[in-house]
Amino acid sequence: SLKVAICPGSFDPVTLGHMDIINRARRIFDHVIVAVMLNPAKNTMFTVEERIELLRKCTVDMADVEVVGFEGLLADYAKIRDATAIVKGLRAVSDFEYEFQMALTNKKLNNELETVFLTTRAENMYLSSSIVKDIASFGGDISNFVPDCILADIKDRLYKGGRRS
Ligand code: COD
Repeated sequence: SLKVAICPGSFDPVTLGHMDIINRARRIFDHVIVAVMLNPAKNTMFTVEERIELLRKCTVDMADVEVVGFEGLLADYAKIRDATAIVKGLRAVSDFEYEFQMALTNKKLNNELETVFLTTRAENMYLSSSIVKDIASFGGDISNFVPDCILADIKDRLYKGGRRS
């Protein structure tokens, strides 16, 4: 049977760090669901529609990748989609406590589901969506941090400022 994995996140916006984890998940699993969290409580720069659109642009040539929005518990969504694993990237020690807590909680909620951690690449160690937004808000160069195909979209949105609700 097809092995399905979920790469969940906020992707506000997608970075080269995210893309690396998605691509490495594709080498291990048959089908990768990139699940964009729809969280009204979290203040995002990009709307969920924008975040999904950016990810779809970056994965348009990947027949084994599906980009979806999801609401509620990841453990439940994984069950509905018959996913065997959640794939996440681990950066610094600072990621560890929160990720460990989520992995243990998800295991309690869905015992069939494994969390797989991929070690970040050294060059992505300090890369995050927040860093990208911060640099862009000051007009800095983000071309080393986000996929080329969405560079213009992000510049359009961030350099001109203005947060959409
Ligand atoms: N290098 C490697 N990996 C990276 C990098 C990088 N530079 N940057 C990001 N990543 C990876 C990380 O593994 C991260 O987990 C993932 O990409 C997504 O990152 P973000 O920042 O876009 O997403 P988060 O951390 O805000 O996502 C949080 C979730 C949506 C996964 C979480 O809140 C969740 O599961 N929510 C659903 C509700 C739920 O089930 N709650 C209970 C969980 S215990």
